[in-house]
Amino acid sequence: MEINKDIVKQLQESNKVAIFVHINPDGDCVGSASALKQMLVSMGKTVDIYSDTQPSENYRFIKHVDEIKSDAYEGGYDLHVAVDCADLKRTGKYSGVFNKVDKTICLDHHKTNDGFAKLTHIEIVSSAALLIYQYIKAMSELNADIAAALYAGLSSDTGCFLHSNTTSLEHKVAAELIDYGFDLDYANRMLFKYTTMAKFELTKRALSSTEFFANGKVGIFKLTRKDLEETNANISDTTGLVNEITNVNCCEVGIIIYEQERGLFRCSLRSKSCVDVSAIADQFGGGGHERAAGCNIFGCLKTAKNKIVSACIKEVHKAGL
Ligand SMILES: [Mn+2]
Repeated sequence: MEINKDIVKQLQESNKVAIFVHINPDGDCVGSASALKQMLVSMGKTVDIYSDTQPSENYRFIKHVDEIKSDAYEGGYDLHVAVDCADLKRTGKYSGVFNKVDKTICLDHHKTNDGFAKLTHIEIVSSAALLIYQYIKAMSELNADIAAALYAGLSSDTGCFLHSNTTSLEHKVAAELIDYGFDLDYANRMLFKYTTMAKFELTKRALSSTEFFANGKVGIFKLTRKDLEETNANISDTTGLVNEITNVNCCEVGIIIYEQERGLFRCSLRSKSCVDVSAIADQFGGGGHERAAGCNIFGCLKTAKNKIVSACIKEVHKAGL
């Protein structure tokens, strides 16, 4: 993996930087943004992180997460950096301001990235954190807090080193990060075990909403606004739920669909072994990776569900399953 010298130069020359993460931020974008902020702050720069929605409590152990801004964009920055965002829409309410400065960078690992920033580094690796790790190694020094943030990204996007995108590289980098001495047990507990009563109740509703199609090869969880409101759950509490479906032995494609805003349904897709879900997401203007992708569908729950389920069944059949 080679780092982009122009990106290094812009990061070095900047004074006030805004970092943008994607809607419903996961461990990878939160960890990547935190690590990048820590490096830039150590270089004497002023840095703010913007997220359309606040990250879930699981990520509170990561440095600077409690300072993430979700309100009005403050301005006055000379550089904008998007992390883990395949397109501008992923920055949510900040999509209108991202290109308002002259210098914009995107550091990402989605093959569907549409090149919305002026300087883009897409590296098809398991996490954006793995890419940002290379920049930090080249430009600065790691410490326990940066290592914890990068570990959060690396481990989240590999599902705690369980997904098929895990190779020896992830284990080697994780081993190096662990040696910086952050509290690994606490990090793993927060990332992979910690839950809230609200998320637990939401999980119960998701499980009881399950429908299977194509002899169980496609499964879906459906959550309405009412489900989110009545359980007091946040949209970020839906993260990772979809994996419960693909754990079922016969299931190849898992879907979770929830109402993000009135009439706007977010679909998260996962596949177990052979269906490229990023191609399915792409049909609806979304994107992602072969085994994990997402898209938005407008309409009512029933039509949105039918559209995504049909597209998934088609791909499952195309794959010869
Ligand atoms: Mn990611």
